[in-house]
Amino acid sequence: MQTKDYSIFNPDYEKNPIDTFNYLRENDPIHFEKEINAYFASKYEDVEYILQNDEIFTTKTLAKRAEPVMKDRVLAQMTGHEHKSKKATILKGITGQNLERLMPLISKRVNDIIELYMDTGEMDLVNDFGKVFAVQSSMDLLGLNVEDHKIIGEWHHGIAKFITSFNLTEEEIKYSLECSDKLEQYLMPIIRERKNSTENDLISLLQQSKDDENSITDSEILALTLNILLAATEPVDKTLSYLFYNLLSDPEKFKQVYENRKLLKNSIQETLRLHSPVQFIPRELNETVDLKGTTLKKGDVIICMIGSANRDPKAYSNPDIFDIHRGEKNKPFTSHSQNLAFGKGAHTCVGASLSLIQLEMVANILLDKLDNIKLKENNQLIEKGLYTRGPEKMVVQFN
Ligand code: 2IO
Repeated sequence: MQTKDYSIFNPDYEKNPIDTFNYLRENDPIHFEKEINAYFASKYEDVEYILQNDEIFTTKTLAKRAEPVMKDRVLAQMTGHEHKSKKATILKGITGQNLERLMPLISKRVNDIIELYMDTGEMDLVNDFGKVFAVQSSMDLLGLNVEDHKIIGEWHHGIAKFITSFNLTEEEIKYSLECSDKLEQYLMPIIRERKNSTENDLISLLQQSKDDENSITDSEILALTLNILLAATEPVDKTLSYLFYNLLSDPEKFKQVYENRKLLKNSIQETLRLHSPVQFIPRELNETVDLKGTTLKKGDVIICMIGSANRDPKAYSNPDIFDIHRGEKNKPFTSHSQNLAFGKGAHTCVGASLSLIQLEMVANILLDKLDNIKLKENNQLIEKGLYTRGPEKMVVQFN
């Protein structure tokens, strides 16, 4: 019998990686991929350890993976005082009064999009709804004109592709860099215009963050603007469509959640755990370390497999089950580790709380407005992507 080639570049992996997750966790927890000269960590405990030790496992690898299209450093590349101050500015833009300002905009965007499909009674949650909503709501954070969402969505796709791919062709690289240039040309005049702005959009807040101790250049604001655009857009359609897939493919669970909306929070966390939209988080070794018998040297790249860690049976009982009651207190025999979908440690996603609130709001509106929502028949799940991953399409019907 021939042994299977367990590689993330095996086409079977993209179709369904679960079998490979199980194999790697048990047999090859620090797996080496020759093709890209990088290690892959698949166990919960290792991924958690790597992400919590950011001085050993640094974010320096983003200089190659992100900077060419981001034009400068993103938040995850910063450390110390600079990281703390930029993170505080971004948090200010998405919490408290600024969150309250954003919430009605979120529901407006949702309602405006579904209005277009009310008569047809059919909508693709990924392409008709999710991708459009994702770009529009990210543009609202940045105070950009949502009328331009189509072109911004195209350019976003170009830079996202660069950051979330392996082995791009020369032509693909050229396209991504062009999208990045177009975004720069679009955003730079807006960034300059807001030098003295007193508004509360994130571009204005980044401009206002300059003081005696903190400085920021326009190019640094551009990179953080692109960072926010990408991080707030890329995972949204994926998480929303997986959430509805998980609920709609099990009528009993759907009924429970529909009737008791408090269960949505848990359903969203379970969706993020089982179908983590960001599957990979790369880190670079700053010193020699031994992990599970494999010696990693300074400069080596190790990629945390979030999807695999989140299905580790050592961290979750019945890890492959979508359990809307997982994590509830006093429930016997179910562990409830915090899932790693938003990362862990110093660089945990700053948008996590906003995204959870947003997902819950959007799901509630869709459940309220789309009567008798169901998956279109024969609508089987086709998933795409290794780094970020989501359904290719998901058509729902309603009346
Ligand atoms: C933009 C991959 C969608 C982030 C990234 C270079 C840095 C960082 C992430 C997430 C999700 C994106 N990394 N967001 O994994 O800002």
